[in-house]
Amino acid sequence: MHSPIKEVNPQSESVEIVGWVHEIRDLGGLLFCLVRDRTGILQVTIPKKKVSPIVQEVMKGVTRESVVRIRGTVKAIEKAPGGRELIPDNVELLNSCETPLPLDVVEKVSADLDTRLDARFLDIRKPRVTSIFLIRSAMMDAVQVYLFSRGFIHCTTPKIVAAATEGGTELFPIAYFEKEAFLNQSPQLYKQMMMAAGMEKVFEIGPIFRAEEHNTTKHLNEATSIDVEVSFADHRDVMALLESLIVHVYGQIREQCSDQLAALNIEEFPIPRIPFPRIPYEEAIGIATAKTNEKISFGDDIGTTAEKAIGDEIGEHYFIVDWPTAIKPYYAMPYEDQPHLCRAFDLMHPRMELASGAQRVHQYALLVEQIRAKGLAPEGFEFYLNPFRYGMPPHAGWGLGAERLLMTMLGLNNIREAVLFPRDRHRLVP
Ligand code: AMO
Repeated sequence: MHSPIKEVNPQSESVEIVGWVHEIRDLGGLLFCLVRDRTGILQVTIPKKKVSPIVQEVMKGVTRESVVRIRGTVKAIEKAPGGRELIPDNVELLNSCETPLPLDVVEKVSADLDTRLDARFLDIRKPRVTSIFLIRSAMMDAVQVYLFSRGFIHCTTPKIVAAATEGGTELFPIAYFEKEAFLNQSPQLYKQMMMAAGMEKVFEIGPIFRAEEHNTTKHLNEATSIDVEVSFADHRDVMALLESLIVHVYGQIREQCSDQLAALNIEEFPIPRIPFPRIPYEEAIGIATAKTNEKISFGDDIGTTAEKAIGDEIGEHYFIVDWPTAIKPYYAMPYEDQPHLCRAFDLMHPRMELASGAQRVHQYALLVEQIRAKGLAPEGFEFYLNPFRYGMPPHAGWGLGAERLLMTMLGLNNIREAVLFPRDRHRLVP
Protein backbone atom coordinates (compact mmCIF):
# COMPACT_ATOMS: atom_id res chain seq x y z
CA MET A 1 0.00 0.00 0.00
CA HIS A 2 1.21 3.49 -0.76
CA SER A 3 1.58 6.24 1.83
CA PRO A 4 0.17 9.75 1.53
CA ILE A 5 3.16 12.00 0.77
CA LYS A 6 2.53 14.14 3.83
CA GLU A 7 3.11 11.10 6.04
CA VAL A 8 6.46 10.13 4.52
CA ASN A 9 9.27 10.95 6.95
CA PRO A 10 12.88 9.87 7.48
CA GLN A 11 11.72 7.27 10.01
CA SER A 12 9.59 5.54 7.42
CA GLU A 13 12.51 3.50 5.90
CA SER A 14 10.95 1.79 2.88
CA VAL A 15 7.84 3.40 1.39
CA GLU A 16 5.72 3.43 -1.69
CA ILE A 17 4.17 6.63 -3.01
CA VAL A 18 1.87 7.40 -5.94
CA GLY A 19 1.23 10.74 -7.58
CA TRP A 20 2.03 13.17 -10.38
CA VAL A 21 5.45 14.36 -11.47
CA HIS A 22 5.44 18.00 -10.43
CA GLU A 23 8.89 18.94 -11.69
CA ILE A 24 11.98 17.22 -13.11
CA ARG A 25 15.47 18.63 -12.79
CA ASP A 26 18.33 16.85 -14.54
CA LEU A 27 21.70 17.79 -13.08
CA GLY A 28 23.71 15.31 -15.15
CA GLY A 29 24.67 12.63 -12.64
CA LEU A 30 21.69 13.40 -10.46
CA LEU A 31 18.04 13.56 -11.35
CA PHE A 32 15.59 15.34 -9.04
CA CYS A 33 11.96 14.54 -9.49
CA LEU A 34 9.30 16.19 -7.35
CA VAL A 35 6.25 13.98 -6.92
CA ARG A 36 2.94 15.44 -5.78
CA ASP A 37 -0.26 14.00 -4.39
CA ARG A 38 -3.10 15.96 -2.83
CA THR A 39 -1.35 15.95 0.56
CA GLY A 40 2.03 17.37 -0.47
CA ILE A 41 5.24 17.16 -2.48
CA LEU A 42 8.20 14.78 -2.06
CA GLN A 43 11.63 15.01 -3.65
CA VAL A 44 12.74 11.80 -5.34
CA THR A 45 16.49 11.84 -5.83
CA ILE A 46 17.94 9.55 -8.47
CA PRO A 47 21.73 9.17 -8.50
CA LYS A 48 21.92 7.90 -12.08
CA LYS A 49 24.90 5.59 -11.59
CA LYS A 50 23.62 4.03 -8.40
CA VAL A 51 20.04 3.15 -9.32
CA SER A 52 19.05 0.13 -11.37
CA PRO A 53 18.96 0.34 -15.18
CA ILE A 54 15.18 -0.24 -15.03
CA VAL A 55 14.66 2.90 -12.94
CA GLN A 56 16.88 4.81 -15.35
CA GLU A 57 14.95 3.50 -18.34
CA VAL A 58 11.54 4.35 -16.89
CA MET A 59 12.67 7.84 -15.88
CA LYS A 60 13.57 8.58 -19.51
CA GLY A 61 9.89 8.35 -20.47
CA VAL A 62 8.61 10.42 -17.56
CA THR A 63 7.28 13.86 -18.45
CA ARG A 64 5.83 16.48 -16.11
CA GLU A 65 2.39 15.49 -14.75
CA SER A 66 2.93 11.83 -15.62
CA VAL A 67 1.43 9.46 -13.07
CA VAL A 68 3.96 7.32 -11.20
CA ARG A 69 4.30 4.77 -8.44
CA ILE A 70 7.69 4.86 -6.69
CA ARG A 71 9.14 2.60 -4.01
CA GLY A 72 12.32 3.35 -2.14
CA THR A 73 14.07 4.41 1.03
CA VAL A 74 13.65 7.72 2.80
CA LYS A 75 16.51 9.89 4.01
CA ALA A 76 16.59 13.12 5.95
CA ILE A 77 17.93 16.03 3.90
CA GLU A 78 17.67 19.63 4.92
CA LYS A 79 17.22 21.29 1.54
CA ALA A 80 14.33 19.17 0.21
CA PRO A 81 10.63 19.99 0.79
CA GLY A 82 9.61 18.60 4.18
CA GLY A 83 13.26 17.80 5.02
CA ARG A 84 13.31 14.36 3.39
CA GLU A 85 13.99 12.66 0.07
CA LEU A 86 13.21 9.30 -1.47
CA ILE A 87 15.90 7.18 -3.15
CA PRO A 88 13.98 4.83 -5.46
CA ASP A 89 14.41 1.07 -5.82
CA ASN A 90 11.56 0.90 -8.25
CA VAL A 91 9.70 3.39 -10.47
CA GLU A 92 6.55 2.49 -12.37
CA LEU A 93 5.03 4.77 -14.98
CA LEU A 94 1.26 4.36 -14.47
CA ASN A 95 0.36 6.79 -17.22
CA SER A 96 2.30 9.30 -19.26
CA CYS A 97 1.33 12.92 -19.78
CA GLU A 98 1.34 14.65 -23.15
CA THR A 99 3.38 17.79 -23.77
CA PRO A 100 2.99 20.72 -23.87
CA LEU A 101 0.60 21.05 -20.93
CA PRO A 102 -2.49 23.24 -21.55
CA LEU A 103 -1.81 24.87 -18.19
CA ASP A 104 1.29 25.21 -16.05
CA VAL A 105 0.67 23.39 -12.76
CA VAL A 106 3.87 24.77 -11.19
CA GLU A 107 2.51 28.31 -11.63
CA LYS A 108 5.76 29.68 -13.05
CA VAL A 109 3.67 31.12 -15.85
CA SER A 110 0.53 32.77 -14.47
CA ALA A 111 -2.71 32.20 -16.34
CA ASP A 112 -5.91 34.22 -16.38
CA LEU A 113 -9.01 32.79 -14.75
CA ASP A 114 -10.66 31.82 -18.05
CA THR A 115 -7.66 29.79 -19.19
CA ARG A 116 -7.53 28.16 -15.77
CA LEU A 117 -11.22 27.26 -15.84
CA ASP A 118 -10.91 25.84 -19.37
CA ALA A 119 -8.30 23.40 -18.04
CA ARG A 120 -9.86 23.14 -14.59
CA PHE A 121 -8.73 19.55 -13.91
CA LEU A 122 -5.12 20.71 -14.24
CA ASP A 123 -5.76 23.94 -12.39
CA ILE A 124 -7.09 21.99 -9.40
CA ARG A 125 -3.82 20.02 -9.26
CA LYS A 126 -2.06 23.22 -8.15
CA PRO A 127 -1.43 22.94 -4.40
CA ARG A 128 -3.06 26.34 -3.84
CA VAL A 129 -6.22 25.37 -5.69
CA THR A 130 -6.32 21.87 -4.19
CA SER A 131 -6.27 23.60 -0.79
CA ILE A 132 -9.38 25.65 -1.61
CA PHE A 133 -11.34 22.49 -2.31
CA LEU A 134 -9.97 20.57 0.69
CA ILE A 135 -11.14 23.52 2.82
CA ARG A 136 -14.50 23.53 1.03
CA SER A 137 -14.92 19.87 1.90
CA ALA A 138 -13.99 20.52 5.55
CA MET A 139 -16.43 23.45 5.58
CA MET A 140 -19.31 21.28 4.33
CA ASP A 141 -18.41 18.60 6.88
CA ALA A 142 -18.34 21.18 9.70
CA VAL A 143 -21.76 22.53 8.66
CA GLN A 144 -23.34 19.08 8.64
CA VAL A 145 -21.74 17.86 11.87
CA TYR A 146 -22.88 21.04 13.59
CA LEU A 147 -26.46 20.85 12.34
CA PHE A 148 -26.75 17.14 13.16
CA SER A 149 -25.44 17.90 16.66
CA ARG A 150 -28.24 20.45 17.04
CA GLY A 151 -30.93 17.90 16.16
CA PHE A 152 -31.45 18.71 12.47
CA ILE A 153 -32.38 16.11 9.90
CA HIS A 154 -31.00 16.19 6.40
CA CYS A 155 -33.45 16.37 3.53
CA THR A 156 -33.32 16.43 -0.27
CA THR A 157 -35.98 18.33 -2.20
CA PRO A 158 -36.73 18.44 -5.94
CA LYS A 159 -34.71 20.64 -8.25
CA ILE A 160 -37.21 20.31 -11.10
CA VAL A 161 -40.20 22.39 -10.05
CA ALA A 162 -43.38 23.97 -11.35
CA ALA A 163 -43.23 27.35 -9.58
CA ALA A 164 -40.85 30.18 -8.76
CA THR A 165 -40.00 30.84 -5.14
CA GLU A 166 -38.12 34.11 -5.02
CA GLY A 167 -40.43 36.07 -7.36
CA GLY A 168 -41.21 35.42 -11.00
CA THR A 169 -37.84 36.37 -12.53
CA GLU A 170 -34.44 34.70 -12.73
CA LEU A 171 -35.73 31.24 -13.60
CA PHE A 172 -34.32 28.70 -16.03
CA PRO A 173 -37.21 27.12 -17.92
CA ILE A 174 -36.78 23.48 -18.91
CA ALA A 175 -38.75 21.08 -21.09
CA TYR A 176 -40.53 18.57 -18.84
CA PHE A 177 -42.47 16.37 -21.24
CA GLU A 178 -45.64 18.32 -22.15
CA LYS A 179 -45.42 20.61 -19.11
CA GLU A 180 -43.62 23.85 -18.31
CA ALA A 181 -41.03 23.40 -15.57
CA PHE A 182 -38.06 25.20 -14.07
CA LEU A 183 -34.80 24.56 -12.28
CA ASN A 184 -35.41 25.47 -8.65
CA GLN A 185 -34.14 28.82 -7.37
CA SER A 186 -34.32 27.78 -3.73
CA PRO A 187 -35.70 24.89 -1.66
CA GLN A 188 -37.78 27.54 0.14
CA LEU A 189 -41.27 26.16 -0.48
CA TYR A 190 -40.21 22.57 0.14
CA LYS A 191 -38.39 23.24 3.38
CA GLN A 192 -41.48 25.07 4.61
CA MET A 193 -43.61 22.07 3.60
CA MET A 194 -41.26 19.93 5.70
CA MET A 195 -42.40 22.01 8.67
CA ALA A 196 -46.01 21.10 7.83
CA ALA A 197 -44.80 17.50 7.64
CA GLY A 198 -43.76 17.72 11.29
CA MET A 199 -39.99 17.43 10.73
CA GLU A 200 -39.33 20.43 13.01
CA LYS A 201 -35.66 21.02 12.08
CA VAL A 202 -34.37 20.31 8.60
CA PHE A 203 -31.39 21.26 6.49
CA GLU A 204 -30.45 20.77 2.88
CA ILE A 205 -27.23 21.49 1.03
CA GLY A 206 -27.89 21.59 -2.66
CA PRO A 207 -27.76 23.48 -5.93
CA ILE A 208 -29.85 26.58 -6.56
CA PHE A 209 -30.31 27.90 -10.09
CA ARG A 210 -30.57 31.60 -10.86
CA ALA A 211 -30.82 32.95 -14.38
CA GLU A 212 -28.84 36.07 -13.49
CA GLU A 213 -28.07 37.96 -16.69
CA HIS A 214 -25.17 39.89 -15.21
CA ASN A 215 -21.65 38.59 -14.86
CA THR A 216 -20.17 39.60 -11.51
CA THR A 217 -17.48 38.30 -9.17
CA LYS A 218 -20.08 37.21 -6.61
CA HIS A 219 -22.87 35.65 -8.70
CA LEU A 220 -23.11 32.20 -10.25
CA ASN A 221 -25.94 30.74 -12.29
CA GLU A 222 -25.65 27.52 -10.32
CA ALA A 223 -24.71 28.05 -6.68
CA THR A 224 -24.77 25.85 -3.58
CA SER A 225 -27.15 26.80 -0.83
CA ILE A 226 -27.02 25.68 2.78
CA ASP A 227 -30.68 25.85 3.77
CA VAL A 228 -32.22 25.51 7.19
CA GLU A 229 -35.81 25.60 8.46
CA VAL A 230 -36.92 25.36 12.10
CA SER A 231 -40.40 25.00 13.60
CA PHE A 232 -41.52 26.81 16.74
CA ALA A 233 -38.74 29.34 16.16
CA ASP A 234 -38.65 33.00 15.21
CA HIS A 235 -36.19 35.08 13.20
CA ARG A 236 -34.08 35.78 16.30
CA ASP A 237 -33.65 32.08 17.06
CA VAL A 238 -32.42 31.26 13.56
CA MET A 239 -30.11 34.29 13.48
CA ALA A 240 -28.46 32.99 16.66
CA LEU A 241 -28.16 29.55 15.02
CA LEU A 242 -26.62 31.07 11.90
CA GLU A 243 -23.97 33.12 13.70
CA SER A 244 -22.96 30.22 15.92
CA LEU A 245 -22.69 27.99 12.83
CA ILE A 246 -20.38 30.54 11.16
CA VAL A 247 -18.13 30.62 14.24
CA HIS A 248 -18.10 26.81 14.38
CA VAL A 249 -17.10 26.56 10.72
CA TYR A 250 -14.25 29.08 11.12
CA GLY A 251 -13.07 27.23 14.22
CA GLN A 252 -13.06 23.86 12.48
CA ILE A 253 -11.17 25.21 9.46
CA ARG A 254 -8.57 26.79 11.69
CA GLU A 255 -8.16 23.54 13.61
CA GLN A 256 -8.21 21.08 10.72
CA CYS A 257 -6.85 22.97 7.72
CA SER A 258 -3.64 24.66 8.87
CA ASP A 259 -1.62 23.15 5.97
CA GLN A 260 -4.21 24.34 3.42
CA LEU A 261 -4.40 27.83 4.94
CA ALA A 262 -0.59 27.99 4.77
CA ALA A 263 -0.68 26.92 1.10
CA LEU A 264 -3.01 29.88 0.51
CA ASN A 265 -0.62 32.21 2.39
CA ILE A 266 -3.28 32.88 5.01
CA GLU A 267 -1.31 33.60 8.16
CA GLU A 268 -4.06 34.99 10.33
CA PHE A 269 -7.43 33.34 10.42
CA PRO A 270 -9.39 35.14 13.13
CA ILE A 271 -12.64 33.61 14.29
CA PRO A 272 -15.52 36.11 14.07
CA ARG A 273 -16.90 37.28 17.41
CA ILE A 274 -20.57 36.81 18.23
CA PRO A 275 -23.13 38.19 18.62
CA PHE A 276 -22.81 39.95 15.27
CA PRO A 277 -24.21 43.51 15.33
CA ARG A 278 -27.89 43.74 14.35
CA ILE A 279 -28.36 46.84 12.19
CA PRO A 280 -31.93 47.84 11.34
CA TYR A 281 -32.48 48.44 7.62
CA GLU A 282 -33.23 52.15 8.20
CA GLU A 283 -29.94 52.63 10.00
CA ALA A 284 -28.10 50.71 7.27
CA ILE A 285 -29.44 52.92 4.47
CA GLY A 286 -28.59 55.94 6.65
CA ILE A 287 -24.95 54.78 6.81
CA ALA A 288 -24.90 54.15 3.07
CA THR A 289 -26.44 57.54 2.25
CA ALA A 290 -23.94 59.36 4.48
CA LYS A 291 -20.95 57.49 3.04
CA THR A 292 -21.82 57.44 -0.65
CA ASN A 293 -23.74 60.72 -1.10
CA GLU A 294 -26.30 58.64 -3.00
CA LYS A 295 -29.80 59.02 -1.62
CA ILE A 296 -31.25 55.65 -0.70
CA SER A 297 -34.91 55.93 0.25
CA PHE A 298 -36.95 53.63 2.49
CA GLY A 299 -38.03 50.71 0.33
CA ASP A 300 -35.01 50.80 -1.99
CA ASP A 301 -32.83 47.74 -2.32
CA ILE A 302 -29.34 47.95 -0.87
CA GLY A 303 -27.14 47.76 -3.96
CA THR A 304 -23.48 46.83 -4.31
CA THR A 305 -22.10 50.34 -3.64
CA ALA A 306 -24.27 50.82 -0.56
CA GLU A 307 -23.44 47.30 0.65
CA LYS A 308 -19.73 48.06 0.39
CA ALA A 309 -20.07 51.40 2.21
CA ILE A 310 -21.96 49.78 5.10
CA GLY A 311 -19.47 46.88 5.20
CA ASP A 312 -16.52 49.29 5.40
CA GLU A 313 -18.20 51.13 8.25
CA ILE A 314 -19.09 48.03 10.30
CA GLY A 315 -15.90 46.10 9.47
CA GLU A 316 -17.11 42.69 10.68
CA HIS A 317 -19.98 40.26 10.06
CA TYR A 318 -23.35 41.88 10.78
CA PHE A 319 -27.05 41.35 10.29
CA ILE A 320 -29.38 43.80 8.55
CA VAL A 321 -32.75 43.37 10.26
CA ASP A 322 -36.25 44.87 10.15
CA TRP A 323 -36.54 45.08 6.36
CA PRO A 324 -39.43 46.81 4.56
CA THR A 325 -42.09 44.17 3.94
CA ALA A 326 -42.46 45.48 0.39
CA ILE A 327 -38.96 44.39 -0.72
CA LYS A 328 -38.81 40.98 0.94
CA PRO A 329 -40.56 37.88 -0.44
CA TYR A 330 -44.19 37.11 0.42
CA TYR A 331 -43.21 34.42 2.92
CA ALA A 332 -41.54 36.90 5.33
CA MET A 333 -43.60 37.63 8.43
CA PRO A 334 -44.55 41.29 8.99
CA TYR A 335 -44.37 42.71 12.54
CA GLU A 336 -47.90 42.82 13.99
CA ASP A 337 -47.51 46.38 15.28
CA GLN A 338 -45.55 47.72 12.28
CA PRO A 339 -46.67 45.73 9.24
CA HIS A 340 -44.55 47.82 6.86
CA LEU A 341 -41.52 46.10 8.44
CA CYS A 342 -40.91 42.37 8.52
CA ARG A 343 -39.04 39.75 10.50
CA ALA A 344 -36.48 39.20 7.75
CA PHE A 345 -32.70 39.53 7.94
CA ASP A 346 -29.61 39.35 5.78
CA LEU A 347 -26.30 38.12 7.12
CA MET A 348 -23.53 40.31 5.74
CA HIS A 349 -19.79 39.93 5.50
CA PRO A 350 -18.11 43.34 5.01
CA ARG A 351 -17.59 42.33 1.36
CA MET A 352 -21.07 40.97 0.51
CA GLU A 353 -24.31 39.29 1.55
CA LEU A 354 -23.85 35.71 2.78
CA ALA A 355 -27.36 34.66 3.77
CA SER A 356 -31.01 35.72 3.88
CA GLY A 357 -33.68 34.46 6.18
CA ALA A 358 -36.87 35.27 8.03
CA GLN A 359 -39.57 34.17 10.32
CA ARG A 360 -42.20 32.96 7.88
CA VAL A 361 -45.88 33.69 7.58
CA HIS A 362 -47.60 30.54 8.87
CA GLN A 363 -51.22 31.80 8.66
CA TYR A 364 -52.94 30.73 5.44
CA ALA A 365 -55.06 33.88 4.94
CA LEU A 366 -52.14 36.27 5.49
CA LEU A 367 -49.92 34.27 3.16
CA VAL A 368 -52.51 34.36 0.36
CA GLU A 369 -52.87 38.11 0.91
CA GLN A 370 -49.10 38.63 0.71
CA ILE A 371 -48.80 36.53 -2.45
CA ARG A 372 -51.51 38.67 -4.05
CA ALA A 373 -49.80 41.86 -2.86
CA LYS A 374 -46.71 40.79 -4.86
CA GLY A 375 -48.85 40.54 -7.98
CA LEU A 376 -48.66 36.72 -8.00
CA ALA A 377 -51.57 34.31 -8.39
CA PRO A 378 -52.18 32.03 -5.35
CA GLU A 379 -53.61 29.39 -7.75
CA GLY A 380 -50.09 28.69 -8.97
CA PHE A 381 -48.99 27.86 -5.42
CA GLU A 382 -51.71 25.44 -4.36
CA PHE A 383 -49.32 22.61 -3.56
CA TYR A 384 -47.47 25.00 -1.22
CA LEU A 385 -50.47 26.79 0.24
CA ASN A 386 -52.54 23.70 1.09
CA PRO A 387 -50.30 22.58 3.96
CA PHE A 388 -50.89 25.96 5.62
CA ARG A 389 -54.56 24.99 6.04
CA TYR A 390 -53.85 21.82 7.99
CA GLY A 391 -51.74 22.64 11.03
CA MET A 392 -48.64 24.55 9.90
CA PRO A 393 -46.48 25.40 12.93
CA PRO A 394 -44.82 28.82 13.29
CA HIS A 395 -41.36 28.58 11.72
CA ALA A 396 -38.26 30.42 10.54
CA GLY A 397 -35.17 29.67 8.46
CA TRP A 398 -32.39 30.89 6.21
CA GLY A 399 -30.34 30.14 3.12
CA LEU A 400 -26.57 30.59 3.23
CA GLY A 401 -24.48 30.71 0.04
CA ALA A 402 -21.71 28.09 0.35
CA GLU A 403 -19.46 29.68 -2.29
CA ARG A 404 -19.79 33.12 -0.72
CA LEU A 405 -18.99 31.74 2.70
CA LEU A 406 -15.85 30.04 1.36
CA MET A 407 -14.87 33.05 -0.74
CA THR A 408 -15.09 35.51 2.16
CA MET A 409 -13.42 33.11 4.59
CA LEU A 410 -10.41 32.67 2.31
CA GLY A 411 -10.33 36.19 0.81
CA LEU A 412 -10.83 34.88 -2.76
CA ASN A 413 -11.36 37.63 -5.33
CA ASN A 414 -13.83 35.82 -7.54
CA ILE A 415 -16.66 33.42 -6.60
CA ARG A 416 -15.56 31.19 -9.49
CA GLU A 417 -12.48 30.28 -7.42
CA ALA A 418 -14.78 28.69 -4.84
CA VAL A 419 -16.56 26.27 -7.17
CA LEU A 420 -15.09 23.39 -9.16
CA PHE A 421 -16.87 23.97 -12.46
CA PRO A 422 -18.57 27.38 -12.40
CA ARG A 423 -21.69 28.09 -14.40
CA ASP A 424 -21.90 31.71 -15.46
CA ARG A 425 -23.32 33.78 -18.32
CA HIS A 426 -20.73 32.46 -20.75
CA ARG A 427 -19.61 29.18 -19.26
CA LEU A 428 -21.41 25.88 -19.72
CA VAL A 429 -18.32 23.65 -20.14
CA PRO A 430 -16.34 22.02 -18.66
P1 AMO B 1 -31.51 34.45 -1.33
O1 AMO B 1 -32.09 34.60 -2.66
O2 AMO B 1 -31.02 35.70 -0.64
O3 AMO B 1 -32.55 33.81 -0.30
O4 AMO B 1 -30.30 33.42 -1.38
C1 AMO B 1 -29.66 32.98 -0.20
C2 AMO B 1 -28.14 33.07 -0.35
O5 AMO B 1 -27.71 32.27 -1.43
C3 AMO B 1 -26.59 32.87 -2.07
N1 AMO B 1 -26.91 33.15 -3.47
C4 AMO B 1 -26.01 33.13 -4.47
N2 AMO B 1 -24.71 32.85 -4.50
C5 AMO B 1 -24.08 32.93 -5.69
N3 AMO B 1 -24.68 33.26 -6.84
C6 AMO B 1 -26.00 33.55 -6.88
N4 AMO B 1 -26.59 33.86 -8.04
C7 AMO B 1 -26.73 33.49 -5.65
N5 AMO B 1 -28.02 33.70 -5.30
C8 AMO B 1 -28.10 33.49 -3.99
C9 AMO B 1 -26.30 34.17 -1.33
C10 AMO B 1 -27.63 34.46 -0.67
O6 AMO B 1 -27.48 35.24 0.48
N6 AMO B 1 -35.22 31.39 0.11
C11 AMO B 1 -34.28 32.39 0.59
C12 AMO B 1 -33.55 31.93 1.82
C13 AMO B 1 -34.45 31.82 3.04
O7 AMO B 1 -35.18 32.78 3.35
O8 AMO B 1 -34.39 30.76 3.68
C14 AMO B 1 -33.30 32.70 -0.55
O9 AMO B 1 -33.14 31.98 -1.48
O10 AMO B 1 -25.29 33.92 -0.37
